[in-house]
Amino acid sequence: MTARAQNSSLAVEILETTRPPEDEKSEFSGQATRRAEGLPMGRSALRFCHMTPDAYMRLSPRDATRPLAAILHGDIAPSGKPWPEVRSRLRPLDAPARIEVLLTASGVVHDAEQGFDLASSGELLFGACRIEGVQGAGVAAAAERIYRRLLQLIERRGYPRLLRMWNILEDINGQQEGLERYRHFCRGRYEAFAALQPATLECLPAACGIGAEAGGLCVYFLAARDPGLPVENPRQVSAYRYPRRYGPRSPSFSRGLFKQLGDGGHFFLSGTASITGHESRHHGCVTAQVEESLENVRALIRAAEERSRQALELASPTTTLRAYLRDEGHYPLVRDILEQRLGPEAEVLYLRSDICRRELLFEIDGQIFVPSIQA
Ligand code: 3EB
Repeated sequence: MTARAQNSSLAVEILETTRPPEDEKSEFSGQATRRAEGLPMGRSALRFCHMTPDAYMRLSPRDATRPLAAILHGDIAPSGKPWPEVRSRLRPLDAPARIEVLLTASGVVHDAEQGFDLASSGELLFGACRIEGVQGAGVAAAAERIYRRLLQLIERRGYPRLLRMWNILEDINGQQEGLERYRHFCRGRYEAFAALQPATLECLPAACGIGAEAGGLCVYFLAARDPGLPVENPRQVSAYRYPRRYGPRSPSFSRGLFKQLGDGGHFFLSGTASITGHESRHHGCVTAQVEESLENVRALIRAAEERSRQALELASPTTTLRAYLRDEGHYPLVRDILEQRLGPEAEVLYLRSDICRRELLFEIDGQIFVPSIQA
């Protein structure tokens, strides 16, 4: 049986056996949560799932599958759980609040250092840091400070390889001291890599760089002991080679990264938008931007399949995605397109956010998991 066939039959079986009673259904955001709660997660290093606040509040560090960390979207305060809780300051479009949980079957140690909330599982290190109130060139300084600290920290703790970065910047398109805030951010991030891990500049983690209405600069990451396989998109110029007109320092990320962990392969899909070559396409037309972004995602997945020699299916029950919409009025339209193109299988979290180029109305990112045969 191929990994793909086994993957889907396993998922169907789990879905059948773990469907919650009818009256509890509303507490779950969708199939991914039910699957995550029911998965035989014996060796599972990492699963992502989307939850409602009620389902989240029932999680415990004593569960067989426990949170490494949680990302809180929308109207929900940190609950005081022992693991890192990161407020995204992004608003879900289909509910007041959604929580994204990173789960693992490994033992987890939580602590804090240098402004980072940390969680380690033996195989992975998660960390999150925020600097509030940054302005102008202060954005570059904050980005450099955060990235310098985190690069030192992951080395010292023995997880020196970044897999995935999430960068959330307040007022990302704001123009300050002659430069867009996102471009200040890219400068600082680049300077830290150049100073501390120059070799990484051609072997970068997957990432997203998105805008929120508040919260300063928030950065969180997943790092591992050994490197993953960065993947570039044949339809796009690598972001780290963008020409200078996009800013004094190019954005430091790979289009995607594949990493084998514990019981399977993970493909981390970076923020992907309506860009071909290095130019934004379909100004002002959200439907064409969504279709172009999906075309980019498909091309990237084909490149990742070649590189990793594993079948990766976008519309699979073990895929979790985020769709970022600049204009919440586009939500019904975008949701229709994604449901049509991805089918009911893929779990998508819709978030109101700014995108790092003013003309972009949509961006998508996420992760695809492929269980190993006999996992
Ligand atoms: C792009 O393709 C869109 O700066 O970390 C996507 C993913 C984008 C990551 C980042 C930015 C970043 O250039 C923007």
